[in-house]
Amino acid sequence: MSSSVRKTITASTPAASLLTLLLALLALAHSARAHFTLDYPQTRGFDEDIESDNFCGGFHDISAARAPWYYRNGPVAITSHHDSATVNIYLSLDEKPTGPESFLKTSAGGASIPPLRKDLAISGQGEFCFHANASALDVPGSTIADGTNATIMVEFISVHGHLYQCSDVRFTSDASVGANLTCTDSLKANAAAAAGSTSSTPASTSSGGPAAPSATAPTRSGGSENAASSISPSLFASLVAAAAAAAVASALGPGISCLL
Ligand SMILES: *[C@@H]1O[C@H](CO)[C@@H](O)[C@H](O)[C@H]1NC(C)=O
Ligand SMILES: *[C@@H]1O[C@H](CO)[C@@H](O)[C@H](O)[C@H]1NC(C)=O
Ligand SMILES: *[C@@H]1O[C@H](CO)[C@@H](O)[C@H](O)[C@H]1NC(C)=O
Ligand SMILES: [Cu+2]
Repeated sequence: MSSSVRKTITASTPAASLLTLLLALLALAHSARAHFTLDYPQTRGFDEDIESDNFCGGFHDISAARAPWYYRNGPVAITSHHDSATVNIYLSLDEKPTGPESFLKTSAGGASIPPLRKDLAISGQGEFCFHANASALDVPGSTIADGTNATIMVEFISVHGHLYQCSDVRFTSDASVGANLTCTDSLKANAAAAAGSTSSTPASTSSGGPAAPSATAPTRSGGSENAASSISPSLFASLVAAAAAAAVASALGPGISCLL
């Protein structure tokens, strides 16, 4: 009986429109998930469909206005919509970065730029915030000081491959800039944010104050930044691999890549 029903449906509905419907549903599911967002400092731009572009998630032009960012230990905040991911935070000191290579070497002297943060193995969906200290980087030939222009690029590696977001900033030595963010450097998602993004119950009426510890989160202590041993030690290799993954993803289309 069920096979005759199926036969009736397929006979009366062109396969093409079924496929269209399927892809539309996949695209919808994809939109709802959004991969990850860069929440602070402000992103250049976000478009989930091109977030795999290894040059700033597809936003190649510098922002009209640079955000002030405390370069001696400022916060970088993201929201993850995946259960686990590895996060790297890169820096470009070029006035106008021209591609992913601008986050590996300076265009002026070719000096290599170490990542601000590397191999942050995060788990849980929700908000994460990490401090980054640009003044601790040794980049010969570059000035890292109050007033320096720079671009931060966050790389987010998950089941959907390598994804990118950038923020154009102006370094400030004013420690109060961004200090009102709750920035815990935790590798576990903020419990309140995770509940807000996944629960169907109304959002809690309480606001502010520290998040209560999650009852469901595994209480594994001593999360290590070295946990992501599968990540290539070479930044360049990572970015090249990301470009290849992006090519595959775009060949498959956004709806299909969402299933991966
Ligand atoms: C940032 O790095 C500089 C240079 O290594 C160091 O003097 C400073 O204490 C660091 N800041 C924090 C908050 O760790
Ligand atoms: C830094 O960026 C601002 C805004 O984009 C620009 O007006 C300024 O000239 C830049 N500073 C330098 C030293 O290039
Ligand atoms: C932090 O302060 C800035 C500047 O005053 C403000 O725009 C921003 O909304 C504040 N953020 C939070 C989370 O309170
Ligand atoms: Cu995703």
